[in-house]
Amino acid sequence: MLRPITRTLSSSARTTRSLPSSLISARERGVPIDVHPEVEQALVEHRPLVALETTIVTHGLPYPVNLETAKSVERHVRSVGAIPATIGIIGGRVKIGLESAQLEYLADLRTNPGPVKLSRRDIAAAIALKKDGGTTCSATLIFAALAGIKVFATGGLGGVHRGGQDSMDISADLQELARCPVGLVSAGVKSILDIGRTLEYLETLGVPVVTYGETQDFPAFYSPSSGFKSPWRVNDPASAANILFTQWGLGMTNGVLFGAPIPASYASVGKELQEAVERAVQESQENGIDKRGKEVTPWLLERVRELTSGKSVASNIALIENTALKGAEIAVAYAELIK
Ligand code: PSU
Ligand code: MN
Repeated sequence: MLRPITRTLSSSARTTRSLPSSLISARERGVPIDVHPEVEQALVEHRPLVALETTIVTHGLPYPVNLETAKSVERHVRSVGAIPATIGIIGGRVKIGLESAQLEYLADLRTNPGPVKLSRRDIAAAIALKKDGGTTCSATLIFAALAGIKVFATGGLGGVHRGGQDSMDISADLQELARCPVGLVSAGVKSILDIGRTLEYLETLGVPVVTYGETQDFPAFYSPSSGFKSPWRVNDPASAANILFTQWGLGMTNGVLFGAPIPASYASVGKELQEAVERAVQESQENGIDKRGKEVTPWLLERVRELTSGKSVASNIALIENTALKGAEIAVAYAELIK
């Protein structure tokens, strides 16, 4: 097992027992941010926390599976001793750690108008105009960084869309990983995207990509392997945490992407789901959906669900529960390192 490069780095990582100054100043400047008391206490005590996104709740899964999954993901985080901080915006207030009634409110898609899908560009407007919203990976990274949460678990990261070299449809998630000092654990990127170009883009941005698993394969959401290799691989939480610790100890302020493959028992159904993904992508190109900006990803997810009679949902739940578990283990190991 790797050891931290030097213990002296840790003293600067753990200064006073108070909230991060970025969070305090945002609040002092009048930004409405509510930190759940349990999350606030964990922040102050430097206990392991895992940020969780809400676009998967508001735009990724149907009701009520979205709510059940969000709750199950929180339980997975807790099962290894970390604390979940599910992030979203309600009535223009940023919530870092949602009460269960708030999670239910965001998940209940029968309300009208429904919550907005929020990436970096949408945050200020949603707050100023007092909207409800689910945070994508990009927005969740911003709030995790603001609150000093070091690990974030999600299902699929956004990336370069197929044909992205012409449409320029490249998820804001990638830029945000280059900006926010957060370790993001995801099951890779979905094959609705151009996985090769997504990895090239991450290289350009200088974001470390690390497979967390048995092989070097970079995972493809429903499938453990995308056919592409990650530049790095680890298979234990302490090594993953040490990469984060070293990256930030060197003063590099960008994030790290960990690709945690879907459990092997889902590999064969993954092949079947892949066919639905190809068909959904083709349909989206034929009917022009692929030009509709932020609607593209939710449309493709929903279409894959229809085409597979809901089979994709079971895989989606399994992979996000797995990333939650891996993320929580990394958060626990990171908290140990900075003790
Ligand atoms: N991939 C999924 N499910 C999702 C998303 C991605 O399998 O729900 C969500 C995530 O919140 C991600 C966002 O950050 O979609 C990316 O959207 P876009 O491609 O519009 O950037
Ligand atoms: Mn897009």
